[in-house]
Amino acid sequence: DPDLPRFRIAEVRKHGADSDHPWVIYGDKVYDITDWIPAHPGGQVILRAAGGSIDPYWNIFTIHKNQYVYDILSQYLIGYVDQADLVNGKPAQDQIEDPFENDPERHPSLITRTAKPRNAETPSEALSAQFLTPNELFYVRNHMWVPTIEDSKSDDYRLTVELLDGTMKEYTLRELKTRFPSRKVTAVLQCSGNRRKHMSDDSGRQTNGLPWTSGAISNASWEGVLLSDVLADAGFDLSEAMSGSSETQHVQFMGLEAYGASIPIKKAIDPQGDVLLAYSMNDKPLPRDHGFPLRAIVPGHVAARSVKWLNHITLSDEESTSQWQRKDYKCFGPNQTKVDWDAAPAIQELPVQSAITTLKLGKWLDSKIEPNVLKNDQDQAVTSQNPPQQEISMSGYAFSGGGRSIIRVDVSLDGGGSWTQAYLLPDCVSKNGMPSPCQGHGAWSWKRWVFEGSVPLDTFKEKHGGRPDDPVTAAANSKTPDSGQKRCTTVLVKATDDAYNTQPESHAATWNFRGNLATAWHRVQVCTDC
Ligand code: MTE
Ligand code: MO
Repeated sequence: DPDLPRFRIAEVRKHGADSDHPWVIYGDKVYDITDWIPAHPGGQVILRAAGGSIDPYWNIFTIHKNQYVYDILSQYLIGYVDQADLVNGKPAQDQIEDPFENDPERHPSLITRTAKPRNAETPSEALSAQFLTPNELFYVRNHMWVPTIEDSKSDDYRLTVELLDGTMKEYTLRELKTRFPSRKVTAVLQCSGNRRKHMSDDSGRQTNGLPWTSGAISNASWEGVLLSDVLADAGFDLSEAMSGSSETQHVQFMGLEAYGASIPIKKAIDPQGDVLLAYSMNDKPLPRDHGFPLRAIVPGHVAARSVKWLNHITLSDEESTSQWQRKDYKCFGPNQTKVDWDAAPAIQELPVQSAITTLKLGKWLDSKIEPNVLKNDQDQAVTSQNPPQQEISMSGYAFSGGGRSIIRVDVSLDGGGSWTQAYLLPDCVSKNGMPSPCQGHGAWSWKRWVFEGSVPLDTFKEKHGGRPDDPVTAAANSKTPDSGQKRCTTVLVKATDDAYNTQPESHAATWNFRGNLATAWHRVQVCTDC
């Protein structure tokens, strides 16, 4: 409609989130979204864009790139951006807000996979160097920007709890901290995409999603209040739920930037489930990247359920309707690429996982003539000569979901032909009168393992299964020139949990197009030029 008015961008800016009539720009059009806000499925988050362009947000929430969304928006058209503010028919780039401009500073050692939104993995050495991952090296998985809550206002931060019958109760963070007993739980968070790159590299098949290696996992001590305490206070009948007769089946969590996910009520009320509303990480306030000032911690479950910047909890008879609950975090068969999302359950408890995170080659041990006495048919003693041996040392982590502990880590130095066991570090044991650093009712933390051994020269022959661009592989081979002489072997690790679940041998067997739950044996190629 050419008769509609034209607005300067400076005018649009006056219609920000706090105004009575918030406006947004989409392309070169101006909309008054006042009437849309109460009906917007993502709730108030749409106000993030008020006073400026909605385009960069819709590039993040790609669900909006649909005709029906454009149709809704078109009802609210009030005018156009003035020609004076347009370049090639659009607001100039420097006029468009960067949704990520208030994201926090990050530690330079984190390995960035995407900068906006921030997705970064823990460097491999740091994965096994300490039992508790330092906050600044804890992996970061953000789908959107990092919401800004001022430190001074964090005690007034509000959490709303909504019961199935619509009853709502609000808590400030101050109330949560003072009215409920605080609990500490030591727990791993692992992204469902951890080791996705290994899955695509080993199977030779592409997957959708971020190409994480082994560092989308970390371990920390979390402090907060029990979700079940807060639910009971809000009026939820825990004993009815325990008896299995409650209509409430799911606890939905919503973050400030509209990320959402849910967990089954069974986990939420399990007295041994240790589900926290956490405000502290390794005895410090939650860092902004990890959900400041409040997040859910769901130990033993995929980290996608541990919603950050938590501001709304809804008890429901159905799962969260978010794409992160109903879609993305599910697995299908290796042959299934066009799927019925509803046909598979959302990932909750994690399967068993392990990885090699450091690998060093040491000295060559000289060949020794040992009287290796064998009995042959003729009952004659034979003497064999042992070949030289290459010293090797490795470390890594192993973890299983659902509170299942790791009972064994097996290592092979010859591609899976023979096996030996790694040593599990006694991290969760009290030492010198100090209490154990592990708190909670399940094996929620990882087990770190170390291995020292040697590889006989004649093992170095095969050349398969390696990933030259994997950081662990690259470090292990940095001293070996790429000459034609090279001979290689594959060292690998697998773990077993206390239900005797173990990892699959190949990624090809568990390949799924989203690249979730890449848990196959972790293989690292090691080469020698001897
Ligand atoms: N919560 C919110 N609000 N927004 C998010 O993007 N990402 C989820 C989960 N909770 C996410 C979130 C996913 S997929 C993971 S793996 C973990 O947070 C990552 O937690 P971390 O960044 O503290 O390691
Ligand atoms: Mo994740």
